[in-house]
Amino acid sequence: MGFADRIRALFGRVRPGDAEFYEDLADLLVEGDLGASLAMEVSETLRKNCAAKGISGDSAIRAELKAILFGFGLAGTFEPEIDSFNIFLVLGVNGVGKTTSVAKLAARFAAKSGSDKIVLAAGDTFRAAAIDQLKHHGERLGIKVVAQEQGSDPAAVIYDSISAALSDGVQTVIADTAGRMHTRSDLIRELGKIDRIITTRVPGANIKRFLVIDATTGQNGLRQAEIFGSAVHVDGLILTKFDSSAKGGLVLAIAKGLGIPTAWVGTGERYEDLKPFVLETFLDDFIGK
Ligand SMILES: Nc1nc2c(ncn2[C@@H]2O[C@H](COP(=O)(O)OP(=O)(O)OP(=O)(O)O)[C@@H](O)[C@H]2O)c(=O)[nH]1
Ligand SMILES: [Mg+2]
Repeated sequence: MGFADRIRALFGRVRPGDAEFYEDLADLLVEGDLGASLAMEVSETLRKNCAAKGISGDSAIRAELKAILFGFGLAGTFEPEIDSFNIFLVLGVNGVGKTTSVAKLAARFAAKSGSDKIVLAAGDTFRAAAIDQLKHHGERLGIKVVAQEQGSDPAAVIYDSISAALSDGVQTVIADTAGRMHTRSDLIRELGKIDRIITTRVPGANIKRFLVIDATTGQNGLRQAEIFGSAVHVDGLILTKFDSSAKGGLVLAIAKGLGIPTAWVGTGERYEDLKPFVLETFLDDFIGK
């Protein structure tokens, strides 16, 4: 049963307005990855608002719940800017969907600007397979991929990719990076070096750093956002695998705790399975209509 179905079942099982309803709702929101304190706060606010405003009935209570959650969410849109040089850096722990998201962003941007207006940087130099994976996407999409051999300095690869874009008259670079566990302080520190390269290479560039969060990760994602956010400024989240669990309350916890908006949502493995994050649509999927 998906998360929205479980919320629906709660509305069917316990009469909204009963004390038990608010307790069960808080428990369910914890399971939806809002985190304990935000889940309690949402449930308690709902209880107070319903009492104060005389709200009753399933659909009115559900609408109030959605309105409260809406107040905690943050959405950001980050398409390439036409008049700027754009650098998108994609970060995250292992296996969350970084490389796939780079390819999806590339496909989306290429559909607007043309595939010859984008350069991809194979900034995951850790594994040879990672470089091949990005090259494979580049071939499928007809997009240039700048890569060096395995083991080379990721900051140098990204620097080269920016130089290649500048000399080709291309304004958008999307850089993949190696998966790094947030618990590895050496790898997290490496991000600082990559970030210095991209912030100094092209003055006035539109630079966005996206942290990829796997919707199935749970509360650990908050910790990931905290630690990556301590090394670089994270402009927005890419919430991936939102298709497989539809548990994505984590993005609300991260918005509230760290002020980081969500930029994109991934709902599958195909190129077209990446959409700009729209809070209203997200909440419809998350708690059901
Ligand atoms: N269902 C689903 N699968 C996804 C999504 N995004 C990525 N994946 C899958 O997740 C797996 C890992 O994706 P990658 O893009 O290789 O992840 P990564 O973060 O680059 O992994 P590392 O480079 O090893 O750290 C692949 O099988 C992808 O197809 C998504 O939004 N939904
Ligand atoms: Mg990868």
